Amino acid sequence: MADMQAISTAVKDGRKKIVEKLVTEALEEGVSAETILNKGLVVGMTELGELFKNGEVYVPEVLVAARAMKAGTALLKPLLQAANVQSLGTVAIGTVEGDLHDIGKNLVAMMLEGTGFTVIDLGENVSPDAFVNAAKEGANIVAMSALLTTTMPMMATTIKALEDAGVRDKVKVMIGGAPITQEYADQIGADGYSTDAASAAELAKRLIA
Ligand code: B1M
Repeated sequence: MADMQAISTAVKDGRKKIVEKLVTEALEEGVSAETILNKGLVVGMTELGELFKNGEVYVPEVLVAARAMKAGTALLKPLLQAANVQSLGTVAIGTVEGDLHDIGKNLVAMMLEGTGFTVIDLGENVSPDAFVNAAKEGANIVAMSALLTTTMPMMATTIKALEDAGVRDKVKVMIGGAPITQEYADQIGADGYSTDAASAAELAKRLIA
């Protein structure tokens, strides 16, 4: 019987090979990709985040755990992606400039693809200009992620850059990440905010409707 707690513990401990083995076994047993993601991988990373906050683990441990988490999500990716569906639109997604956290952004990208969007992943540490270029090149939605309170203002800077380039009204802007709130989204004039990857995909559908 697939053990989601074993997966979360393996992520927390940074055991990449064990994560791969347990995720593969769970899939073979018929556990859904969503369950493995939300009840296994994400739980492990969240628990590690608490230890990091309390100074019980440091950046190297977090990096190793992030590598293990990515190995697990890579196995789920094909299952979270929709096959042969007509694109609902194009989303250009990235983590804002100065911010290197990409795990949550990658999950949002996967869920968007799974919902039927074409996703242009700009990566992490993405400059306002890169978002502007993506908008000029036809993206329907600009999606920004930030995990640091110090990089949140870069979302406002990017929206301003979209306005200055004359493309703000061509795109919808959605934002998210652990420190982001609906209040902040309203304050900076974003079109939408969501708390997690699944609701981000729902939000994107509403924005494009
Ligand atoms: Co960093 N880090 N980190 N870190 N790190 C946090 C964010 C922190 C909260 C840890 C803590 O103190 N508790 C803290 C930020 C404090 C703050 O600003 N308030 C912090 C810090 C301080 C730092 C450094 C400054 C540490 C240092 O160097 N002293 C440094 C900064 C580097 C930089 O970016 N310039 C740093 C570095 C790192 C690592 C590189 C070691 C690593 C990142 C590896 C990587 O991403 N490739 C890392 C990690 C892994 C974390 C924690 C532990 C986990 C983040 C994560 O991946 N969570 C994190 C603590 C925590 O969050 N509990 C922490 C799992 C992921 C699935 O969740 O990213 O929240 P999350 O994404 C969710 C939602 O937020 C939402 O959906 C996702 C899935 O449900 N979402 C969106 C995200 N983006 C969205 C976009 C949307 C919609 C929803 O629409 C567009």
